[in-house]
Amino acid sequence: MAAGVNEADYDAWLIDIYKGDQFGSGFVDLNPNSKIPALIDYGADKPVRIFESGAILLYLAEKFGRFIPLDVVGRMECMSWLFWQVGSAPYLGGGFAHFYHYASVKLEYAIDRFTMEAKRQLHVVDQRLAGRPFILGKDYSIADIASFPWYGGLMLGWWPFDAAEFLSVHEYSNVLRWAESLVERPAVQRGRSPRRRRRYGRQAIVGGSRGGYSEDDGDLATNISRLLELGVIGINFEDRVVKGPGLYDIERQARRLVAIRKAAEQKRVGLFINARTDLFLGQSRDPAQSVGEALERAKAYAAAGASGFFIPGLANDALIGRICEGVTLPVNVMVMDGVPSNDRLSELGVSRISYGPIPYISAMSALQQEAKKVLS
Ligand SMILES: N[C@@H](CCC(=O)N[C@@H](CS)C(=O)NCC(=O)O)C(=O)O
Repeated sequence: MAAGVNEADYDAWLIDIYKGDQFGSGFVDLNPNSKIPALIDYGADKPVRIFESGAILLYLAEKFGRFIPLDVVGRMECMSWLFWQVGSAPYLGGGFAHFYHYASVKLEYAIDRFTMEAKRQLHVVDQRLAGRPFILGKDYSIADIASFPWYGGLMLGWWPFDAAEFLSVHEYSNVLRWAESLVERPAVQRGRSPRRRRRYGRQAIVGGSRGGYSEDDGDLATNISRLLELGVIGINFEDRVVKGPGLYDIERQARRLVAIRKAAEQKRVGLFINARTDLFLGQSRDPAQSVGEALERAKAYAAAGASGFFIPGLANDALIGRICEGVTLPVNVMVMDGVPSNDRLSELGVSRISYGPIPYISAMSALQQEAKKVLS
């Protein structure tokens, strides 16, 4: 984006690997290997899912024609360093972190082995950067982008334990100079603090009405498969009983979500399921009394494969805040009378807003008034 490629804009999702988000079904759909990062490109004819940072970087470099040399020799040099990173840094860095810091049993041999190999890699990259601003030479490339989070992060002391000190990273002055210059780049800064946590992806969400889906889980899966064949990549899916009173109980609704997720998996679509609860919509009950159940529903829906949580009908500032705090999924609020401003919703941690039919109803009523005036 800093290079002027506006189509490269993206929504960032925080996957907290310390909380185990990488093992949630929503993320495993994207990366069966449960490692960050992963990407879905909704800007292609059909959504493209990509995992492994090397594959993601190559895809983006080729799509936008940036940060990769165009000539064969330059390209292969770039790929060599990219694949060198992929094959060594996560394995050795991860292995070192595991045996040195995280393992409950400290094994001297394993610590020595991974320390020695990590230092050998630092030496390789230090030699490469001697007299070169970037890994390929004068041009910044995906080889630098891939290497920065590992080697750069280590040099800049971002590891959550004394790795830099233990590995004596001050010995690698070229790597330090390179890391310090990269971290100044605006795009690197932006990548380190994405604009908003837990944003919804850019997608077409097809609204589900009360009768839009079936009571029967088999039919439900068939209906969803049909939508996917039409190219749908996101749906709203509510817990109000189809053609009946009240809401499905939590287990039943979770089973319905699992049936949808399975249907999407069979079609290999990373479907965005916006799980809507109707606990607050048109209810006479004090909404504060429903928050506990909403949190329970959100938890069960997330475990069943939902991608977002939609709470239409809830307008109270503090209660919206409690939902955002307690829910791991991105939260969607419906804008209506009494709902806080969009800025405030954003502060509360709301990721998406919907307007439902309200703007349409206001526009039609204004049109009616004008028409009445003209015809009277
Ligand atoms: N080869 C992968 C490695 C990615 C990787 O190691 N990711 C780590 C974080 S830096 C991760 O997701 N760890 C979570 C886990 O192991 O459970 C890539 O480059 O994309």
